[in-house]
Amino acid sequence: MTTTLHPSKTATKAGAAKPVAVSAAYFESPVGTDVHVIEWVARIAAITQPDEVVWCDGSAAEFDRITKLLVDQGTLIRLNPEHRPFSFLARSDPSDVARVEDRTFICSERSEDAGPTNNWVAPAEMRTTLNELFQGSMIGRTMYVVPFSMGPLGSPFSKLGVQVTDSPYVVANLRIMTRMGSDALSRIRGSVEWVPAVHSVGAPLGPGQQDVPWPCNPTKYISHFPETREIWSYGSAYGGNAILAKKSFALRIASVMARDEGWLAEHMLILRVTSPKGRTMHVAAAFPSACGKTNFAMLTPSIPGWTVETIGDDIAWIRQGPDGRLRAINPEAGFFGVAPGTGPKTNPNAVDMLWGNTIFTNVALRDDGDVWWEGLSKVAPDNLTDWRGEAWSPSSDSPAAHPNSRFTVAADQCPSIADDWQHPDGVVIDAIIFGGRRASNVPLVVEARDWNHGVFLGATISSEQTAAAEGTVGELRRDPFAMLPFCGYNMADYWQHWLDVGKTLRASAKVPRIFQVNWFRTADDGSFLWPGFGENARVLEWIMNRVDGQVGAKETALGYVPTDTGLNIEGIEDVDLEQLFAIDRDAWLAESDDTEGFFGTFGDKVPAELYGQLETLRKKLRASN
Ligand code: TSX
Ligand code: MN
Repeated sequence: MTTTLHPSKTATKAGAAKPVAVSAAYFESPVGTDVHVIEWVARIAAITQPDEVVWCDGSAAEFDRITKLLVDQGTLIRLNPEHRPFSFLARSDPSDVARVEDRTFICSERSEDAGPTNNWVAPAEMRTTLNELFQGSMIGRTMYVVPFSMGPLGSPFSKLGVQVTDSPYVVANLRIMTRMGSDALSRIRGSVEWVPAVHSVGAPLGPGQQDVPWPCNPTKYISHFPETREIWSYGSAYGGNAILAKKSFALRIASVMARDEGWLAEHMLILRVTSPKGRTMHVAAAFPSACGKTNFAMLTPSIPGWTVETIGDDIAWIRQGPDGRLRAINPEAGFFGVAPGTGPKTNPNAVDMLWGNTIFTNVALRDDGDVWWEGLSKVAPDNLTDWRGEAWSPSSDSPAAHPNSRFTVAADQCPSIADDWQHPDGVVIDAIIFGGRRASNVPLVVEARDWNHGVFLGATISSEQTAAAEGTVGELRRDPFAMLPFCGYNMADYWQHWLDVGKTLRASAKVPRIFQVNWFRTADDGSFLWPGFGENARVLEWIMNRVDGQVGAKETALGYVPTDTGLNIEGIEDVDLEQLFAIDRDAWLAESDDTEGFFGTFGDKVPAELYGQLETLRKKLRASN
């Protein structure tokens, strides 16, 4: 249902400096809407002063209306339906192309509860700042009220939220990325918990003022209040800055909920792998950016008879089920994936799922009304228009698609999506994988000795700098649990939470095995030692065999690695297993010193157990060769 409000235009468009009193009577909410939601919407409308309030129902008709509006106002370009039906291209403002980590804040009462890896501002101070910024920030615009569920409606894992936003582009993305609309709204009643999220692009329109295709503001704040579980975002319409259900809610706020309630909100894909014998296993895997996480989630195995099904590509909510085992859901309903590098070789399932019903942002436009990005084909088509809307040719000195260009598409469209990916009870997690992008040191696969050693592996995830633009080449960029930008509280407390979850697991049932993988180890000449992509199924095969107790392993200082014949390399016999699994004692002792320095940045919050793991590693290294 869509209802609108028309408060006194003179009061709002005159740009009143003070909030006008907007009571619930100013707009019509859907019948049965919880009074707390109505009061909250009224309060936000009073501050932001939109021309209208639209309550979103999540229907296809509503999506159709919104995308038509976005086409009319020039935010979306409708793609040629012969090539890409029901699909659109958005070109963002060139200044608004990625998450802004330096403008992302955790506003806990105490700074130590945000920790050294988050930007902290005291909540009272941030509220003062935000109240000023949001004052009249929606003048001349429509405020959309978007109720949504993270996780299948009614699942014991799921959490509800309501985002208000003055960006119809964000509404269209939320419709794909979440279970949005009337069903979610009707579940909010009484004492049911819901997370309020306020979003404004920060570009009010004066009377008669012409809008721009991508309104935004150079001033940006992505603010989280973990104690009151609120999100306030200002100035950006891009991705995680604006689709607040994703990184802001499902990771930053949810990680705090998870700590308080004894579960895990993780930056992890979830997949199911099935062997030729029909044995099935579920894996949750955390990877830092630029490791091909979505490619791994949608893997097409190279080895005969094996299949991989996708449950999720980015976020996992994990908790103990009634049987004591860890179960996981994907709280999202779609994929907001990086386009460049997605091609028929790297991720054929993703290429197929993007056939239609997709919003593309900042990719290149073909002259036939289809889209293109680097990696979709080896040779770029002629007559491309780049993400900025300029004519582009292969001799241009910047890429045709922005490196952080995206697709937004429903998970249902993925050919490898599991039939039961929305099961309200989730899937039992048999193994947890921590990845990294490491040219040196880290072997292809290592199994942790136990849960606590696995937590150490998660806490020490890192990537080596590959380009000078990212820092000093070769330097380790730490990304513990791939959660560095997404943990809503002190990272060292988060490590303790993982150790605590392990204790409750050991007290009851089967504990998932934990593994570390690295697809990116290189030889001295810089070439990759492992073919990667579909061949990574061989690593999943080894992991399954370990979980099932079907294969032995070699104990090393780092943990368990495959025996000389343990990893199935049939058909790719020329891989150099020796180099792929080599452990350079001195390099690892140096890395251990680096890890000590990293832990040191968290002061006395670091669990003693992790220092114990570090000392065990050093002792085992010194005792080796
Ligand atoms: O996604 C990747 N995966 C996971 C796939 C399931 N990528 C791309 C990363 C950038 C986002 C990889 N790149 C992987 C990988 O396993 N491995 C590599 C490195 C690599 C690149 C090219 C080749 C081999 C390895 N070989 C040829 O180009 C022929
Ligand atoms: Mn992610």
